[in-house]
Order: sequence, then structure tokens, then C-alpha cells
Amino acid sequence: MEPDLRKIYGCFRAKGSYHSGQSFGPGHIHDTYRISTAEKHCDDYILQRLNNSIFKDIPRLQENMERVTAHMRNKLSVIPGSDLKRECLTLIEDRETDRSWHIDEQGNFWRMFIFISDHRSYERVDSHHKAFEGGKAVGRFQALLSDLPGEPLYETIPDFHNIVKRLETFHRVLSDNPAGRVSSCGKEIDEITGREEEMKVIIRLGEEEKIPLRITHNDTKFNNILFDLNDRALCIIDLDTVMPGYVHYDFGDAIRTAANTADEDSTDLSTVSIDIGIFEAYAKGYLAETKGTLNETETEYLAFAPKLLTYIMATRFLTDYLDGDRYYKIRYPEHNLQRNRTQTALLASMEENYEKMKQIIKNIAK
Ligand code: ADP
Ligand code: GN1
Ligand code: MG
Repeated sequence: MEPDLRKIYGCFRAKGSYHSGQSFGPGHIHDTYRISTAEKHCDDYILQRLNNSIFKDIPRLQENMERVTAHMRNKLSVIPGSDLKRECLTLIEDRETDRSWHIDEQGNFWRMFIFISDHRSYERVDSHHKAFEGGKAVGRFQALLSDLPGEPLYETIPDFHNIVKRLETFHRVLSDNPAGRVSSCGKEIDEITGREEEMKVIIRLGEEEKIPLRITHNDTKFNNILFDLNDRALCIIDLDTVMPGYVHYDFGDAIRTAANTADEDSTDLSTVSIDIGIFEAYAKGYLAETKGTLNETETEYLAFAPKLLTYIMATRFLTDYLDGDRYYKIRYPEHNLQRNRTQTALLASMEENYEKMKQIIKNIAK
């Protein structure tokens, strides 16, 4: 059943009367709508029906989001010339409860943000300038949150990037074979199992306390960085997974998406490869903001991070396919399998270019 967007919009303390609402954006997780208001001087809004089978405790998720956006807003507000409504997400409260979420009559959770006006968003990156800007934005994001006061953020999805745990789940699905698809995916499964040990290195470095847990975004897919009309990075969105993590997760996921010469689910694997120029430009932007804070081991393993994040996504997409497509939104029956194949092809290209990637990081970090 289509939701009554006008009614749900009315439950939030927004300025402006409802004009129209349409599905919006490429997200894989929530149902996102753009609400246009009737008055020219009023903002538009993003209204989201939240996925509460993935996020088990929406009130705690939203409390993270409230803390993070308030802290960022405070810090940005003392920077002259900041455009707070466009450089930081603004949550709108429920009229009755004053909280940043609303529960409808069917028990669905909703939240609303001011729509960031005049933005651009990119699935792939076609210029070194955008990659550099994206890298700076993610570095700045980590720096802005490095002094978030109070207790550690709630882990909205436990062990989100913990590859050891992801592989345990993968093997469980392999032996349960709930959708009867295991026998048709032998090649794809071997690509995962053949690389298991080397991919555990970041978790091990964490356990050995050679790299610290910091506050990271954990979903720095390039389309979660919004740009202004002059292609300057404006705002990082999709804050659902902001929680303790290793910097490699943010660096790796941005490269996985920005520096892929094809789409995440491209069906033509011959077009899939890592663009080393984009990698270098992003790394320059990122390190320009973080060089002074990262320790030597963190810096050394930045080149490894894109391989890890690409491998994590290859594992997650294949796990979801074998599990009967219960997690990601799909547009056709073998979509998750295709996503897995694309990620594996990208990983192979990263492996071919790994020595170059290490050298680039070394040169920039000097
Ligand atoms: P998902 O977790 O499903 O990816 P996102 O929070 O990333 O959900 O939102 C989905 C899409 O909606 C984004 O990719 C972006 O295009 C758009 N979007 C989200 N928040 C805003 C905002 N405040 N202003 C403008 N566009 C937004
Ligand atoms: C999901 O929410 P979205 O579409 O930006 C996923 C990420 C994956 C990504 C793959 C909460 O991101 O972890 O990298 O799909 N988010 C969650 O495209 O699982
Ligand atoms: Mg998103």
C-alpha cells in the first residue's frame, strides 16, 4: 500500500504546506521521498520510512543521529560563512513527541530532514577535482566528530564491517542453503573463500591496538557525499551507521565506489576496474585533512582498505543472494549475484594495482 505522505508530513513540525511527494534517490535501505512544499520561501523535505528489520532499535539510532547532527551544527556554526541548512543534516521533530521520529498507525518508523537544496550527487566520479573534494569532506567529517562528548555512540548494526563476523554468517548461509542457490555459485563462493585470511588484517591490527577505534561514518559510498552546483563537497548524508570504526572503513568504501570505472552492479565486467588517478586524488584530499591525526599503521594500511571494503561488499551481496535476497533492495532476480560479481572484478583490478596504490599513499604521506 502506498503511504499517505501528506498525512505523515503533517505529523512533523515542518514549515510550509504539503504540495507533492515522490520517491527519491538511489538508496538500498530505506524508502525515501522528496516532499515539495507549496510556498516558494519554504524548504522542501526528505521523508524516510526507516528499515526497521535492518535497524533493530530506531529510537537509539535516532538518538545517535540527533547527537551527531547537533555536534556538527555547533562546530560549523562558529565557522564564518557556513551554510548550516546545506552543510549539515537538519532533523525535523514530531509535533507530539518532540522526537526526531514518528510512528504511524501501522507501526512504521518515519523521519524527516530539510531537503538540501541545489545539490548534486554522483554514483561514479569523472574528475580528479570531485574525488579530491570527496576525500577532504570525509576527512573533515571524521575530524568534526573526533571530540563528540558523552558516551560512545550506539552500535546501530553490531559488527557492521567486522569481516570475521561477516564470514561466519556467510559460512552459516552456505551450510543452511536456505534458497537452494549454493550449487549454482561455486565460482563466486571460491572467490570469497580463497581470500579469507588476508582480509582479517584490519581486525587483527585493532585487536593488537595498533590502530584505534575512532568515530567513522561507515557508509561513505560516494553518493552519500552531496556536492554544490560548483562541485564543492557540501554535506555527508546517510548517518545511520556513524559509530565506532576504523578509518579504513571510510577510506575503503569511498574508493570502492568513486574509483570504480563502472557502476556497482555493472553487467559488463570488462568495464570494471580501479581508476588510479581517482584513487590518488581522493587520497590527497583525505590525507590533507587527516595526515596529522592518523598513526603510522593507519596510514600504511590505507592502500589495503579499498580491497577490504570491496571484499566485504562482495561477501555481503553473495550472502544475501544465497539467503534469498532478504537484506538489500533488488531490481531483478539476480541483482545481488551481479553486484557480487562486479565487486569481485573490482577487487581483482585492485589486486593488480596494489603496489601502485601503496606507493601513492607513501608519496602523499611523506
Ligand atoms: P539509504 O540508506 O537508503 O541510502 P539515504 O539516507 O542515503 O538512504 O537517502 C537516500 C537518498 O536520498 C540519498 O542518496 C540522497 O539522494 C537523498 N537524500 C537523503 N537525505 C537528503 C537530504 N537531506 N537532502 C537531499 N537529498 C537527500
Ligand atoms: C547500503 O544505504 P546505502 O544504500 O547508502 C549499505 C552499505 C553498502 C551499500 C552498497 C546500512 O548503503 O553498507 O555499502 O548499500 N548500508 C547498510 O551499495 O547496510
Ligand atoms: Mg545512501
